[in-house]
Amino acid sequence: MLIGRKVLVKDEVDSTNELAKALAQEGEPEGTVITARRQRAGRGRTGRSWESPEGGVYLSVILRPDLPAPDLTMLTVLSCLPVAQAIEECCHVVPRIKWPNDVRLRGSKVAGVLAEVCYRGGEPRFMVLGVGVNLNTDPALLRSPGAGSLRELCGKETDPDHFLNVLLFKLDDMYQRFRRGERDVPLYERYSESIGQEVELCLGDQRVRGKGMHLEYDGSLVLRSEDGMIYRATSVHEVFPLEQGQVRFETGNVH
Ligand code: BT5
Repeated sequence: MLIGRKVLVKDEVDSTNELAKALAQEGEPEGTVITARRQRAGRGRTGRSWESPEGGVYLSVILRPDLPAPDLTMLTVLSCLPVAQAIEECCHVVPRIKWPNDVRLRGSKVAGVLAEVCYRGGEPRFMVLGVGVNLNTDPALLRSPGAGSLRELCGKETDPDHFLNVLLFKLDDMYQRFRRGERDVPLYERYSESIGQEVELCLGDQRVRGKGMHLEYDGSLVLRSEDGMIYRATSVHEVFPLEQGQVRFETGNVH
């Protein structure tokens, strides 16, 4: 096992991703995991924040994958799969993956993935893969619209140590196979609420309705619009599932 060979457990940090990046800069080897019980300044994508009260699981993994950039974005997208599988195994529910980086249960976001790649001379030097899961979080402490706590949604607490072990095992398995060139795309698609589904793509001010078709080799999502046009969504775009014919807009998330 590579991921989780060494696990640093912290009580409170600003962000496990920030700490992991600092350690990786100093030469910390691949596979080291940093976890914290709380984060003072947990981060999401593009400057967004990640609420990190006690009860959640917050971790970052240092990876040195030696892979080209398109593979790294694919790796990021596929990292939602072990998160969803760990939730399924430990909480006995089947969550869905909302492309590119959300894990949701019954429409509520219960986990998110944030991957950050550090480049030197145009080449990836290391990657930090951060995962936040609202495992036993008091729902009253989650203020983000659409956020959900697994404790509330499942009606019970889950042993966080067991959950962490299962998650690290599944992340490790996915990563080792990814490095051998294996891509669990069919399995990913079974958990996806974006592929094979009616979705809406936000392209700046433009909104396009269509069907999520498949993942590209670089993790981007291919959509076919209602008028037959093909679009490729990259991770800066937002794609929302259309539920019961309803359009879901989340203000502030459009880029
Ligand atoms: C993410 O970003 O979903 C990535 C979250 C990654 C968090 C982990 S925790 C360990 C590691 N260390 C860090 O500092 N970060 C990583 P994004 O797709 O940009 O979603 C952010 C948005 O989700 C926010 O703007 C809120 O709307 C919402 N949000 C914030 N906190 C949430 C929470 N705890 N649960 C559900 N939704 C949340």
